Amino acid sequence: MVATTSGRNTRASDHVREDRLWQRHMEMAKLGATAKGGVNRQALSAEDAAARKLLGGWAAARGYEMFTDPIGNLFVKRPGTDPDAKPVLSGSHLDSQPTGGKFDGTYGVLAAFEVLEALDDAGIATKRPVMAVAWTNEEGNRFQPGCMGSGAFVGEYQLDKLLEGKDPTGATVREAFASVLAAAPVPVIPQLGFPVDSYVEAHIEQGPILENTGNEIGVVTLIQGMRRFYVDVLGDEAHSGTTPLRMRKDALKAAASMVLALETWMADPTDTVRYTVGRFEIYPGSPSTVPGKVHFLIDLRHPEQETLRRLGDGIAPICAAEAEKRGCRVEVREYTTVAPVPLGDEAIGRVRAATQALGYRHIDMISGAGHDAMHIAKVAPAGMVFVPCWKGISHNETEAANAGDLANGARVLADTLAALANR
Ligand code: HGY
Ligand code: MN
Ligand code: MN
Repeated sequence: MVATTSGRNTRASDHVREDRLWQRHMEMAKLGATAKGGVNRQALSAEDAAARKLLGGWAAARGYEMFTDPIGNLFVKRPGTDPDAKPVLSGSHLDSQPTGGKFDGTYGVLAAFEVLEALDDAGIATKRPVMAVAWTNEEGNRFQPGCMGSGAFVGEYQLDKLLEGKDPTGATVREAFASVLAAAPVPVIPQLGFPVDSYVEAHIEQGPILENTGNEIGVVTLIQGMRRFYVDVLGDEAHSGTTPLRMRKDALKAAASMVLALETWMADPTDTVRYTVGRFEIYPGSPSTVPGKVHFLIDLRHPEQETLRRLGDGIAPICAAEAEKRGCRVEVREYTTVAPVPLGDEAIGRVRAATQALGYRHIDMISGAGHDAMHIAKVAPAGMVFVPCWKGISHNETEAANAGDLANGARVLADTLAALANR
């Protein structure tokens, strides 16, 4: 229980409203809605700008201060009684996969905003400010790297380099961000990063464990590590009808043999290694020209640093060997390197205590998905609250969750943030 400005003893969680939280999701899901019921809201796109504007309208109605930083991270601030106290942050991301769902990322932002409103409705004053945050470009699809905004916030990436990053049409992050500010004006603070007391992120699990085990809450203890690579395979373009196979330097066949050789290298009877090639571009892409270039991306994940190191370090040599067999060249560039991140004991403890006080069935778990929390954990105690999603499906337009589960997670978040903001 937390003493309130009105003297009533009440919990922030008592004022989380399932209907309001669900309705906000349905409103947000219209922005970038796809025909199959999913969401395509690319980072710093017009749809992202509309989402930021929608959140801004809700924030203005409550009189919350809203601002963004030089990489577009968006903050909604509920003031504390001690203006000098470091803020407690909570949030996730509003950008989505191209065939994404209504809840990945959006839930964490809306649950955080729901907590601000619940604190208001409860009349709970907090010593520390509490901020809801939408981190820029978590998904890393339109622009790389993923978790761009949170990474920049903690100094993992150099701002100017990020701003020059380009999407497949050649538009830069800088240009896209300027368009977002034009469509959804909000004050821009000059500094990138500021002191944070603690951070808690709510997210759908994006896996089947909670649903399969009948648990309502996942208390996340670790986020598995990830290494991501660009691979450029270079051969020679040639006529498909006249060029004998033995004379070809076929970039596609070289790239395909790399992908399969790596699958053998990554083989894991425990099914813990996560090896994915999600983007594979062939140039020039003409049916009657032997491909001269292939550009593909590798996403490798594992909860153990030594395995991640060993498997990731094997990628370049294996690609080089396959390239040589076909007279091609290959360039492997690692563009994301995040070690497995154990979350903060204090934050984990607060999440677990709030969950137990609310009586929800819960388990400790590792996050298979990457999250902004993996960067924020480098500068402040960070925790995560997972709720179930339908069949664990995510990064898919059929992603689904139910209102009750979302509200359960928001209640845990509310009492966790209230405790962190008043300790
Ligand atoms: O890729 C991830 O793990 C995150 O969902 N973007
Ligand atoms: Mn996410
Ligand atoms: Mn995602």
